[in-house]
Amino acid sequence: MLRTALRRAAAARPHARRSLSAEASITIEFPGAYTAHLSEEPAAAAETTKTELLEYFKTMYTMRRMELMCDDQYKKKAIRGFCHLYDGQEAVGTGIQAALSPEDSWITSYRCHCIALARGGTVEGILAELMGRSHGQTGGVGGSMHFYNKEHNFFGGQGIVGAQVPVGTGLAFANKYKTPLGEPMPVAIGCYGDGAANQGQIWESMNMAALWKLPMIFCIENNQYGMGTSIARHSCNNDYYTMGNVIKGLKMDGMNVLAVREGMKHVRDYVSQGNGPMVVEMSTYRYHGHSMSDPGKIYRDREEVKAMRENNDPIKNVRQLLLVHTDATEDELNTIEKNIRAEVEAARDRALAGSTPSSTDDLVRNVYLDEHGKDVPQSYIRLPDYEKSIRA
Ligand SMILES: Cc1ncc(C[n+]2csc(CCOP(=O)(O)OP(=O)(O)O)c2C)c(N)n1
Ligand SMILES: [Mg+2]
Repeated sequence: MLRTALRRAAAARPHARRSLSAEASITIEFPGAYTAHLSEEPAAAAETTKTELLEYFKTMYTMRRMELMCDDQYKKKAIRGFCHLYDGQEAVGTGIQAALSPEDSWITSYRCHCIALARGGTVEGILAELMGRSHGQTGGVGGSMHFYNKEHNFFGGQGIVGAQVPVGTGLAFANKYKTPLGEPMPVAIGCYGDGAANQGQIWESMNMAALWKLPMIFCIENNQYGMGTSIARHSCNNDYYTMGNVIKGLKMDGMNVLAVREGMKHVRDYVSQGNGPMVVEMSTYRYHGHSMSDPGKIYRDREEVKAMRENNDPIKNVRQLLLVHTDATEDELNTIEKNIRAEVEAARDRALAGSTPSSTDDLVRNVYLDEHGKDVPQSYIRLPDYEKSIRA
């Protein structure tokens, strides 16, 4: 008995010591991570803990493995249709989520799997959705570009380039409208790409947001390419954070999760206080081609992708922070990675085991609501034959 108790106590001690140091505050500096437009740069430093860094490491590694699993399942034809992957950009989604409040609204482009994960989704729910299974996050009828989670204030997933920006500005308007005058407002963030950044609807949205001082964050994820066209070829101004004309802007190192978190906290503070919108540019990179149908090799050379992976990978960056600033060991981090790989594989198996929507009714649910907010399946479905398209 005593021996068992002693063994237990001995086993508990290193644990207790580790958990103590895991909560100890660490200051990490990242000079050069910000460039400001019409405003001051925030301090390029963050207070963090081992626990927090581990959380970001796990989230980002899960995102990476989930996207690589999508690639694998796409090639095996278990996932079909459009599929745009986020690997390389994980620090952006993770850092933003760490800075936002749950009541803030978030809307993004078709490159949305990892944002769906950050905003309350599960790997199984996301993979099952991509595989068209009924237990997928959107019941298997939305697919890659159409994740949505109202409970967690995630407004999708949009297939039309830039369309999320005016809708996001509407969300910011709603947040302002619903908040008593003078109180801090929940913000809205609209993420879009460098390729979308020069669309007319974005300039129009910016004008309204600035004119009405909406709590809107225009967040450009500059991953250097719009499909196969580099930023140098598609935009006269590659300093996207300066695009706000009279709107303050901030460019951030989008490969550094802490810089994104701190920068976004700063932006969120400003925007939620009724000062009007801000434009943010996340400097980032995508490893995959534009979508699964683009090998991503014609318009950029292999060396460029390799250099990014080796020298500025967002997951390696946080791994390095853990190794340098905490007592984390290579073994500990390798075990975490191994467990996450196994979890993603198990999620794939559970996703594959699900069934597809069973009837055509499933395809037309959640399109229209009646006056009581109840779903009305099979009403007003537009068909080429008008007579057939009106109420059955
Ligand atoms: C209005 C519209 N035009 C064109 C397309 C086709 N398209 C899909 S993604 C894309 C490139 C967008 O690039 P970017 O905004 O940089 O976002 P990224 O894919 O790099 O995340 C284009 C032209 C579309 N979906 N919608
Ligand atoms: Mg782009």
